Amino acid sequence: MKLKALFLAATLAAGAMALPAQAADIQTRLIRFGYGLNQDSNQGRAVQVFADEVAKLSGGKMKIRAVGAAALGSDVQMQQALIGGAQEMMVGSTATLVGITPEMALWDTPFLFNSGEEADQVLDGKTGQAIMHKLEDKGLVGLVYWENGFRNLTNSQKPVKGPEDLSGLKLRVMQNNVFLETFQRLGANAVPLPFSELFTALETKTVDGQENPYNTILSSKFYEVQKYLSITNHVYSPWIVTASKKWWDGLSADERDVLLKAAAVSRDFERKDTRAEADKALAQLKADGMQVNTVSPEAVQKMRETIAPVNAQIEKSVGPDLWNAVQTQLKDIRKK
Ligand code: TF8
Repeated sequence: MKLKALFLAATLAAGAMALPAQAADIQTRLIRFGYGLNQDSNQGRAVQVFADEVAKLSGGKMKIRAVGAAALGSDVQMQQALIGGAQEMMVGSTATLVGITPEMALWDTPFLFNSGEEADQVLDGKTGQAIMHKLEDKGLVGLVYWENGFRNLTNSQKPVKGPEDLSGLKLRVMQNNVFLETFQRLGANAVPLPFSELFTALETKTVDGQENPYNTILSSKFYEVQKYLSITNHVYSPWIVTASKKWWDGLSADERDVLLKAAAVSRDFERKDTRAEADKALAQLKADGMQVNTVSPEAVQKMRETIAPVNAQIEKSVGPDLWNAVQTQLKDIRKK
């Protein structure tokens, strides 16, 4: 009897909690959400948080079907599926969107941000949001930026102590002209490849090295096929959560609200989780046998000078207004 009453009370409480979602204009929906990393990665964990939050806020009506490890395709393939309306949502690097929205190249500026917190302020601020909304002209809706992180170099040949060591190294870069040009200027033999083909390319020695944040080097098990990790922090990479505009335009205001709120929750979780993991990942990579060296400040300065012309090229493609807006905002942040 007592147990029955308890059950009843619990059912009523659950019903009351779900009420707002039931009253809202929300349909039963299955949302395919693709991403490139493994389920057991900072990206996979944050997608799960997003999925749980969407289920909660929609009273279980909106269901995210999360598909990781690029099983729905590389970033570029998924973007095309979103634009065409064959897939609803994804998360991937802003760098892979530059071919669609050239302004995204701003985030590929080497050494633009000094910390994740600086990046948060710029990405969540006026300029970051303006660039995100430019996707809408191209059939995509940007929801939030997540942190991929500061990128560092790995390779199977030698410790990279300065630009001289990059000379002739076959280095996989993202499919993006800024990255290609940056590493060509540094003397590397830069090879653009989708992330989904990277592990095999490293394993078969089709390329000698690559660059990604510690978290990814760990979660994608690159330490199994890469001996050397050289700390450069040469660029901060954002991820961006996007939706198909074709699909988004057919959603009700309440449904969009659920997705936007859940996206904000996932963003806050993801940045915290990624930063906490990055600190531990480096130690783990050492434990897994990687030989780690920090590129000296002098050598980093030399790198900066070598790739300075890339900045002018980015400024040209994003336009002086956006370029200057970010420079001004960064100056303001750094004054405080
Ligand atoms: C890269 C990126 C990737 C991400 C991921 C697939 O090197 O850093 O890790 O785009 O979403 O391609």
